[in-house]
Amino acid sequence: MVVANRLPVSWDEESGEWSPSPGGLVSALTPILQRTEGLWVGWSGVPEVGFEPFSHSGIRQVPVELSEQLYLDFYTGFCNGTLWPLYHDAVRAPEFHRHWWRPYREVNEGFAETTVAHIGSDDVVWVQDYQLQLVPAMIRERAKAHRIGFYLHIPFPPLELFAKLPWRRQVIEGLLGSDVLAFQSRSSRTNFSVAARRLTEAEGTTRELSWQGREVQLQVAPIGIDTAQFEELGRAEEVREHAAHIRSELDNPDSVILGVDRLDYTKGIDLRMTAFKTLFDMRPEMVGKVSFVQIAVPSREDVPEYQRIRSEIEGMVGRINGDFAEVGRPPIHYLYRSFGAEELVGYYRAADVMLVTPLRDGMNLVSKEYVATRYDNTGALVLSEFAGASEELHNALVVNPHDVDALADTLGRAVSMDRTEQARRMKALRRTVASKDVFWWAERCLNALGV
Ligand code: ADQ
Repeated sequence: MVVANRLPVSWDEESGEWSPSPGGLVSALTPILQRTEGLWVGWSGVPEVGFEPFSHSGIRQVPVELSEQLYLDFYTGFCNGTLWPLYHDAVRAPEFHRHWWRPYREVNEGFAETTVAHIGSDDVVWVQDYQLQLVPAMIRERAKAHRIGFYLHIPFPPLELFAKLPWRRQVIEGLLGSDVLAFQSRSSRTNFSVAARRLTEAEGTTRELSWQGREVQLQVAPIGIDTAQFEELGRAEEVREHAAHIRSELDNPDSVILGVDRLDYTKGIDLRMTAFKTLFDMRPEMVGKVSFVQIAVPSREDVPEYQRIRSEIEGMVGRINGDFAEVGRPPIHYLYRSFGAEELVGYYRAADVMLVTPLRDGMNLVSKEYVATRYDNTGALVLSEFAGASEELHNALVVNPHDVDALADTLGRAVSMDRTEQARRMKALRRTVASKDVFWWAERCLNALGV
């Protein structure tokens, strides 16, 4: 049984049908759940509506019901106003409200109860992500005999930050209900182990903790992408044509720099804009020769901090274009919308330099997707040292995004990188992304759970 905030399908009001929500997690787990006749427990995405369990894509889907108010306090409030900033180095101040905590606990209880109501005698349960950290212990209280795993997709913060959470002990005890707790990176695993030993009676090491007479295994399992599928898309004739079209629409610049992110304050889009401007200040000969395309997917638009970062970024785009554009040729092209996979890969293929600059990121799949589409070993990846991906992608140009001069310098280096260096680095990067894809990840996590 997979237990996640959202089901792998979403309800389309117009057609009155369920359609699959694409994504790495869904494509990795679908074949496994089909083979094992597994269940997926999650919210339908439609508040106030209770759907009955149903089957879709060969998987039994078990919807959890949420009221509008509960959704607001649990998801917009506690998940995105408290946990998200706290777990991302508190790059924005987390808010602590009891009237958000109680709904978080209540929603977690709802997920645990629905799971237990559908659990089979030898089922293994795998809980996903920060929205459901109390669920492992809540399931264990109700269904002692089952193996329970948990995977955290975002970073686990250092103790100094985590200790601020008024409900820190409850969260750790919730997670310790698991048999196997898995993290994106070694640093997250270490942070969790330190916090658990300091804030509860758990004892042990970074790899294993004893808690209430049980052993809890702490695992590092960096998530990957469906590498073969991205490479295949990168090679597809229509995608290559699309890439050529994008470059010609940009007036065939010497170099195209690309950023692709959910519009989130953790992604460092603002720092990247400043670095781009600094590059033009340092090397004016590049003006008119280098284009920067920033694609931003709308995200969490009901959270005030997300509205603020959006207008900040849009203001920066306007100012930089105002300073450096010629008529019909702005240096920054900003696209605020979602794209289909083929279109997105068209942009990956059109880009000479991929710029990934989060202030903190669990992994960052965009960096891996770019690499996977570079089947001809061209292109350069600039990657923040604060993305989980930097623990694996050593052959990227790894940089501290807070150091704007270093970032601008590295960007300049990436733009001017010769083909031999590009090929040497990209070959090594592609090898890593191919060997640890999303199927490797799922197998590693599920093997540890005995599936
Ligand atoms: P996210 O914070 O969402 O994920 P990321 O890993 O970069 O960040 O994944 C973003 C996904 O959205 C990518 O698959 C990308 O292709 C897609 N995307 C981006 N822009 C798009 C656009 N305009 N249109 C369509 N799709 C777009 C969280 C954690 C990450 C962790 C993942 C998986 O924050 O650190 O890597 O989960 O564990």
